[in-house]
Amino acid sequence: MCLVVIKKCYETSSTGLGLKRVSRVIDCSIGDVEVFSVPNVRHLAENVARSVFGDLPGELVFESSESVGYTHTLHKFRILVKHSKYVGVRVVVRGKRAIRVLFTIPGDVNIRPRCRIAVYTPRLDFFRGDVARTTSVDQQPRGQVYIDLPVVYAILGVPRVDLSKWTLHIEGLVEKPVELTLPDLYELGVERVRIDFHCVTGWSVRDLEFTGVPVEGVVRLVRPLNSVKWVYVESLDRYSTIIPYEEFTARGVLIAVEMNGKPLDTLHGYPARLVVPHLYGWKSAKWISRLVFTDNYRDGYWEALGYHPRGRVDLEERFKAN
Ligand SMILES: Nc1nc2c(c(=O)[nH]1)N[C@H]1C(S)=C(S)[C@@H](COP(=O)(O)O)O[C@H]1N2
Ligand SMILES: [Mo]
Repeated sequence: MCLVVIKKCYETSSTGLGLKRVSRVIDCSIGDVEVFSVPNVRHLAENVARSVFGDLPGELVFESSESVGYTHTLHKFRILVKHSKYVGVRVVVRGKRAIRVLFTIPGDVNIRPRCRIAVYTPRLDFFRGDVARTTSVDQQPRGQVYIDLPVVYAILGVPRVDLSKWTLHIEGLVEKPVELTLPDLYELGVERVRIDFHCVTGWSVRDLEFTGVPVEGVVRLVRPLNSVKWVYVESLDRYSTIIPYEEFTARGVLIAVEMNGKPLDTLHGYPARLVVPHLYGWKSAKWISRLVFTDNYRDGYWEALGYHPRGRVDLEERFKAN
C-alpha cells in the first residue's frame, strides 16, 4: 500500500477556478493502488503529496467522501496551511483502486511541485469509430438513479444577465465567425426535443423538454474548418467546458432557449444553454456566451478537476482515465 507509483503529473487549469481562489491544479495519475478505507486513502494522499511537493506545509486532514455513480468515489482532504488557508486534495477511487490525486492550490500558498509536469492530451482514439450516432441513451444508464426534477447547479453563482447586452459568440477555426442575439437564434430555426438528463454525480431525470437551435444549424452558418476537434464553451459566470466536435454535432444537441415551452428560467441558464443529452450534465453549460471551435484540447471547469474530456453516459466516462 505504501508504494505509490505516480504515472504522470499534469498541471490543469480553467479560468473559473480563479473564482474559487485556486490558481493551480496539479493532477497526478497513479498506478493501481488498492484502498479499503478512508484512513487508507488518507495515507495514500499523504504519500502522493510528499512525493510531489516534498515537505508539506501542514497536516493533511479528511474533509468528505461522496460517491459518483456506483463505480467511483471522490474523497476530499485538506492540507492545512496557517491562517485557515489550505491546499485541497481530491482522490478519485474507481472500485477499490485509487486512480488519481488532485491538488488545488490557492495563489497565496507557497507550495511547488518538484515533479515533471506533463501536458494532458486526451487519447485520440476518441475520434476513431465509437462516436455516438444518437443522443438518446436507452434504458437506465449504469450508476444512475432517476429523480423527479433536475437539481439546480451554479458552482460559480448565478450570473446577472442583461439581455440587451447579451450575445452568443461563435468563433475559432470557422470560415465565418458570428455573434448572435436571442432573436437571431430563433431565426435560425428552433426544434423541440424530449430528453433524459444525466448528472455525473448519479442522478438522472426523465423526459425534460427543451426547445432550441439544433447544432447543425449553427455549423451550417459558421462552417468549421476540417481541423476542428473540440468545441470549448464559455459561460457568463466563467464556467467552461469542452466537448469533442463529433459529440457536439451529434443529432439532438441543442443551443436551448426554452424549457417546457417557456423561456429558460434564470436558474436553468437564461437566455441560452447547451443541451447535450448523451454526455453527462456538466457538458450542458448554462448561461453560455462563447463557443470556440478549436483543434486543441483544453480543460474546462470540471475537466480541470479530473472529470472526463468527453463524458459519454453510455460508456460511463466520469473521470479522466489516462
Ligand atoms: N454555467 C454553469 N453551467 C452548468 C453548471 C454550472 O454550475 N454552471 N452545472 C452543470 C451541471 S454539473 C449540471 S448536472 C447541469 C444541471 O443543470 P440544471 O442546473 O439546469 O439542473 O448544469 C451544468 N451546467
Ligand atoms: Mo452535474
